[in-house]
Amino acid sequence: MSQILMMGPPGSGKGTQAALIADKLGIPAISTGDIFRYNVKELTELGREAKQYMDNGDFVPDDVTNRMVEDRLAQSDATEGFLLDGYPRTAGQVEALNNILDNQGKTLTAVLVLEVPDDELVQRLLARAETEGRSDDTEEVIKHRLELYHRETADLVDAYLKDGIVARVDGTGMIDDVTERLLQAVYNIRARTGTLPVIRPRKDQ
Ligand code: B4P
Repeated sequence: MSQILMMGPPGSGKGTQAALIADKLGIPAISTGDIFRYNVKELTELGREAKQYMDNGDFVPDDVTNRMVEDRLAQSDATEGFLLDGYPRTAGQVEALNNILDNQGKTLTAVLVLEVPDDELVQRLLARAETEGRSDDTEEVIKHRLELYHRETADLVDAYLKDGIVARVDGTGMIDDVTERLLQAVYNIRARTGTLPVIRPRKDQ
């Protein structure tokens, strides 16, 4: 089973790569940002609550986000593994995820951290603003999101170092090349932690 986190600053390619990697590994990609955006669009109560924070580039409060993730991870398609994109982003979310996994008798198998220089991140998000028009892709809000990432999220990865499951991956260059690097990183972690799938001989061999 694969329980994977995709971490990295806004614009590092988390959403882009999460979908590709999850597809290759046959597990669902679960993006907290996408779930929030869907709820904003559908004008649900969760969406109304999240919108003000997202528009300002702030984190949606932990209690709301943690409950949402717990519910999502309890759904049947996530029982055989999942790739979480954009969660956890705060120390409170790290703790909540530990509790959720403990209750399910699971552990994380890989933590992938995409690394891209800040100036390239700003360029990517401003380019996206022109095509997608996301309300949180203005220059001022992008800078705030980056600052929040460096202050609250970047160091969270340290909590997973002792488990030997962290890989920092260069997120620059062609999208396909980044995907290859990430898949190689997952393979290396599996080899290191002894979680490579066991290939058994067929009964008739
Ligand atoms: P997210 O949806 O996670 O948005 P993001 O950080 O900007 O990453 P995204 O996935 O969109 O961008 P990507 O790097 O793929 O969060 C949005 C908001 O939701 C947050 O600000 C917060 O308010 C809220 N939220 C979400 N999770 C939360 C949590 N856990 N707790 C509290 N609040 C939460 O791609 C960016 C751009 O780069 C794209 O245009 C893409 O095409 C491009 N790109 C990707 N790879 C590239 C490459 N190799 N080269 C060039 N361009 C590339």
